[in-house]
Amino acid sequence: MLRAMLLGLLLSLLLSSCGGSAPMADQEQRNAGTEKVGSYEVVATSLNSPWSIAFSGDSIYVSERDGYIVKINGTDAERQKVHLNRPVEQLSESGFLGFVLSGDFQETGRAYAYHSYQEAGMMQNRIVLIEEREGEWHELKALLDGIPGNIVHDGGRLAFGPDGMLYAATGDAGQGELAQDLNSLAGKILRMTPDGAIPTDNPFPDSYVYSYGHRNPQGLDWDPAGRLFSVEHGPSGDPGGHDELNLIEPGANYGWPAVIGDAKQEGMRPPIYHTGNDTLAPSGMAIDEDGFIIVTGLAGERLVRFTPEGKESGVLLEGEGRIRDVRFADGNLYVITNNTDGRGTLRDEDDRLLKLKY
Ligand SMILES: [Ca+2]
Repeated sequence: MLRAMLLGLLLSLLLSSCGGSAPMADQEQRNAGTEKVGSYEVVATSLNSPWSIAFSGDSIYVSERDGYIVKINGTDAERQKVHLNRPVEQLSESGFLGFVLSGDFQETGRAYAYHSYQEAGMMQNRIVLIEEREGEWHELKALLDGIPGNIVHDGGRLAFGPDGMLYAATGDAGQGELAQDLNSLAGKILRMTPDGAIPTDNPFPDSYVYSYGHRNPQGLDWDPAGRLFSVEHGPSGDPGGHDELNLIEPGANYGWPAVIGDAKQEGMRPPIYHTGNDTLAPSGMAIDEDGFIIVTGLAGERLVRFTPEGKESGVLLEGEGRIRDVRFADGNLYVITNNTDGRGTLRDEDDRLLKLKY
């Protein structure tokens, strides 16, 4: 596998493929919503259901749903096993999902991960602290476990806020009513200290819950003013679509399963944007220095930019299949495709880590 991967990397570097020919959009084009699909460079190939991208110095780390982390340095890629106290359960949407490096990663080799496991025949999710040691990863401790899981709607994104706290997006585990239950960790955005403790200034006493009423949120990022945004998958089937972009405020209720789309109910926050009957199936999200919000689409198979107010302002990439995560680094935009996750159409060298000029 590793050998095939290195070969794939080499080939892709030689070919240095290009996705499109349009020049990068400027601010005016962004606002007018007239920008075009950009060009890209292939950084890595042959990834298996990759989920999260992280950066440290010259290294790029990509988590894979079956419990591996691929470390990429230039043209080298190494697939590293993650040793966990509970085995990763990978079924449909579950598995080894969110992955974020600790702020002191360069000194400690520590990182955080969100993964699914089985407990008494039930799927659950947990958040763990892990450490990179001689090309492998080892669990140091669990910060939180027993987050309700399922083969679908596991949420999974981890992100550090500008406040130094760790945030996690959890899904409703296929039980919508849990999203409205403040005693359940399902269908929430959670907030904890880097040690896994409940911060004293969380909105509900002795609770990890930061916001609730979420269906299956998978994207988290902060704008330059420090405001948290999230994207979540809307209901499939009739009426379908209704994927959401939400501005997250502590203690707020985002309505699932009581309301979708523009429907209003006392005490519930509407999204700042929803897809109506269309499906984007958003997973990753990154916000640029001007507050523009970049969102990946799985079923929607495109990378979309929104204005800070939540108006769609252009498609940055399409034609590459499902897109799982997006991150900024050194002025470029990195995305991972997700065509090996069992729901996509495979292209050569999938899945791939792509670098877009921005
Ligand atoms: Ca909602």
